[in-house]
Amino acid sequence: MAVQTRVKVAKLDTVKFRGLDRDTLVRLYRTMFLSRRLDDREIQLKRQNKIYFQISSAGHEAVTAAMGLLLRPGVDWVYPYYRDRALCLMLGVTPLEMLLQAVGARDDPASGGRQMPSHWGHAKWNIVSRSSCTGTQFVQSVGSAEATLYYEDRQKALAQAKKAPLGKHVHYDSNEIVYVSAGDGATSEGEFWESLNVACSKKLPLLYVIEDNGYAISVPIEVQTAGGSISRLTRSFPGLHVAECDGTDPLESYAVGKEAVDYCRQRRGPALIHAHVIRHYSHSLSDDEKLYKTAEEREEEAHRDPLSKFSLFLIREGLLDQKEIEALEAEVDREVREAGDAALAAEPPSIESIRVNVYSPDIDPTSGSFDAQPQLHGAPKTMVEMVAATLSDEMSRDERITVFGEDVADASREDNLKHVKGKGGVFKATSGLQRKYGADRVFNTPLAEASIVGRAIGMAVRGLKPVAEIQFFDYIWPAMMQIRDELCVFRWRSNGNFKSPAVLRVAIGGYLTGGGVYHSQSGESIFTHCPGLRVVMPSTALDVAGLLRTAIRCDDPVMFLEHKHLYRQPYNRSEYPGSDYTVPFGKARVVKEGTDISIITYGAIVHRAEVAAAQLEREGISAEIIDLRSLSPYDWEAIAATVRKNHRVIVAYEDMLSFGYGAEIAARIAQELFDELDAPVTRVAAMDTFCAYQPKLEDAILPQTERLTTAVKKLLEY
Ligand SMILES: Cc1ncc(C[n+]2csc(CCOP(=O)(O)OP(=O)(O)O)c2C)c(N)n1
Ligand SMILES: [Mg+2]
Repeated sequence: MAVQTRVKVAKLDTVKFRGLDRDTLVRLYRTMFLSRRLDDREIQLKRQNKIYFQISSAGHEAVTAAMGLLLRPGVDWVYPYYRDRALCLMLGVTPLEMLLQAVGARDDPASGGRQMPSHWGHAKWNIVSRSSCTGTQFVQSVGSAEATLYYEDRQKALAQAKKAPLGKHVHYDSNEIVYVSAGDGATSEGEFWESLNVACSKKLPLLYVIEDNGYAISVPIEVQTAGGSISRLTRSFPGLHVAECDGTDPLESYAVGKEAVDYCRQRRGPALIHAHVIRHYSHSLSDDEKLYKTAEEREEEAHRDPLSKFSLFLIREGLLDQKEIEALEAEVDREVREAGDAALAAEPPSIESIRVNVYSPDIDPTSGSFDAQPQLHGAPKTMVEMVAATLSDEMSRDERITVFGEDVADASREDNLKHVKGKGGVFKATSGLQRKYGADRVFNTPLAEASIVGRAIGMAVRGLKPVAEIQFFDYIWPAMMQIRDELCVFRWRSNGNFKSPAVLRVAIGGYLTGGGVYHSQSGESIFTHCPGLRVVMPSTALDVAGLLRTAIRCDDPVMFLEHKHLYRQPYNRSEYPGSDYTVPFGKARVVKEGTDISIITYGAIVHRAEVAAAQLEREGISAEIIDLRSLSPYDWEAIAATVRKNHRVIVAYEDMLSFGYGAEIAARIAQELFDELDAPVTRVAAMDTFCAYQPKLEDAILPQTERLTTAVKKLLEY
């Protein structure tokens, strides 16, 4: 810092100044002031239409700057929220880097100009890329803190993670902690409570800072939080260190923060700081707080402005005089001006670059290197046995792999394992894995799907390879935001600085007889609609082995859909294909060649198509069957080849007829291969309704063999 100040106090009052020396106190003020000035500069830019959004940290600077003093840059892991500008400055993010994000510049280190301002992220400082979703960070920070404990005991996993793509960003330090912050409003999200539940039961080194400014946009705290105090509500969480502070006072915040940080560093468990702050401006420049806050309320808040309070304090205590304050502020103003000028002159990203970093640039799961030959041996395995065998094989190779979800462990009470066989999943897909690999690698989670996926993301960001299970597709919806807004987008929104290549295994589909509406759902099209996510759905045990291994070895998030009806069928069994057997994504399988008509399908319909084709064969009709296996990406070449060959095509799928997965395939065929068609592309799919508990009704809803043969004959009439 260029501002030189005289040392006026030989020995500082350690109690009053919380053990901080004069330089540190001045640094605190400087950072708070810099944060405010950056906000003000952005506001100016917004008013000049040079940036498109602004959300400020004004009023939150004291507690966040203090936390920045307590965290170790590049060692601790940080999940900040948009009002943490002063924290990020303390950790090492520069004013220019912040303004590069504000203007959406190519060189913005948080997102390459892809995200709105104040969506912090900086790989060098372990500041994990943030989305706009309030609250998703909580469960991810839990996964990150779990990674901390995991690496503590698993050095091999750490070494493997460092060798993997983006391994340069994999760090672990025995002293590290994880920081997560949010506003008072965000604590109403279920993920906050889900995260506390896990953080406390696992005694995670996780520090929560709740910056309570009394409002969530226009919703006041008494409407937001029962009783109006989040610290009061959380005090009963076992092992959670809870403390309140005046977050507009940097010294009080520092003292309270220090205790909490020490608690986490000593591995005593998680801590929560409830910091009372003010929101000095409106929520954002899209909001006008005068619409819901009275003049008196706003004036009262203004009196608590951390900046004016702290500068007065420094003067009163003789640490800086008025002139020195002015010099410091002038220097900050100059720095902000220069950073602003440089940001405004910075290059925007190119239009072509928008497609970069949707998927891993390092590992291409569609490439020929994943096209392996099976080395078949042993007794035939069912699909579900193949899931367990493949997971086991991969786990022995790669210590980064963790397996978790509801009921996936053999028995959470490890002593019981001496006396019981073990559960290993409601379908037994993970049977025996805990026994073999230990309870830190294979474990049950609370019944909370958002946190299952969020924890997987947190672990994957830290370099682990989580393979999480969603017990039934029907119950994936609490995790939807984690999947759509986080899992899929991580790499893209951070412009390749972070990634979350987790595997989600999901039991899906109907034909269970009596599964009813909540144990029969399809809906793969909802996820194939999400860029960044790979979606696969094998129909045979051999493909389970090959595709699951590819899912684990690739570097993208994968949704691995396991059809429940197929788990134990005798017709799709296979001998084990060996520990290096992989199947590339995006490559269909020709199940049966034929010359009259093509049936393009996947999942449980593949076998129905085979039965239909055998019947048709007896009637002199030759049907070709294509099993897509991989739904995103999918094998357009194989589709085009079969359409060009037979000119009549059925797309058969179990998802809803309208807007279902096959509807897109049919539409593309109609659009791109119209001249090849001798008859309309025909969809055979589930009825657009719900699956009923009664087997008879279920049979009527789901596409059966007979519906396929009827459709084939109709098409041949053209
Ligand atoms: C999941 C989600 N719901 C709604 C929003 C819209 N939104 C953005 S900020 C905000 C209020 C947040 O209030 P609080 O957590 O108290 O933080 P503050 O802005 O007051 O610091 C809302 C509703 C969002 N971004 N994400
Ligand atoms: Mg708030």
